[in-house]
Amino acid sequence: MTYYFIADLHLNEEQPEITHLFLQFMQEKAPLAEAVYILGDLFDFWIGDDEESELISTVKNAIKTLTASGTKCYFICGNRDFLIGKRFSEQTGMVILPDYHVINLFGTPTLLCHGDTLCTDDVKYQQFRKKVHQKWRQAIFLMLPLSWRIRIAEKIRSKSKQEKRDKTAEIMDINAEFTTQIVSKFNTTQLIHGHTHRQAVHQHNRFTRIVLGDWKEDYASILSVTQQGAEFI
Ligand code: LP5
Ligand code: MN
Repeated sequence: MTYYFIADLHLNEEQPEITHLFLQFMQEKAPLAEAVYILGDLFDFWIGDDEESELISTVKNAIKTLTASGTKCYFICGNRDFLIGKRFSEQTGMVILPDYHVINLFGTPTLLCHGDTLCTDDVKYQQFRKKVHQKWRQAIFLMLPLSWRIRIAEKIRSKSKQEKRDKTAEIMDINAEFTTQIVSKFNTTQLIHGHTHRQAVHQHNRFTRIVLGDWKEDYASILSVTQQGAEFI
């Protein structure tokens, strides 16, 4: 029995190679697994389930084919695709989980999350996150015409890129103290997350922290967990 974990693919039209890697994974590896967990930022950004494009329908079809074949697919939203909603879920069979979710991985209680909530030193980001996660703001945003939403998302992306230049790598990494508190609150001995794009396995005092990497044109960061243990394949 195998479980796969992926995050931060940032699928977009400009990098078809990454979409190709994803489709290859979904067709060749994923169907043999018990479940695939997508821990956020599947898309470069998501402005509502009503958007349609060739890329979006290709990805939806791949997920639908997988879930129809019997492999479960779970999703935790990222900081770029937190607006993926009910309609996407119904069309694909992908189950949307809350920001934090605990699973039992072969006897190891494991906490899953995207990772952005753990970066508490990035105060400006956390303020931004709080705002865009407010249901009323999201409801208003989703009522806007698609072209406006695209323009707003592009504006936020460019502001984010600009501000990131002034942030140190430490600020944009997880806060170890906060992360330890969260892991103890959920009472697990393992944490799997993405967002920081720094693929690694860290041994903390009371838990193991596995960080999924981002996907590149020639690199797919896929964590495989079996009874034998966890490894990046
Ligand atoms: O994504 P990444 O890795 O580059 O950077 C993240 C943080 N940035 C973000 C923003 C996303 O990149 C873009 C999200 C697009 C969402 C589209 C839907 C919008 C829906 C709105 C619903 C109400 O998450 C970045 C972190 C970094 O990770 C590392 O952790 O630092 O955070 C920021 O850069 C946030 C800035 O510090 C503050 C951003 C203020 C934006 C103000 C926008 C003003 C324009 C409004 C136009 C009307
Ligand atoms: Mn992210």
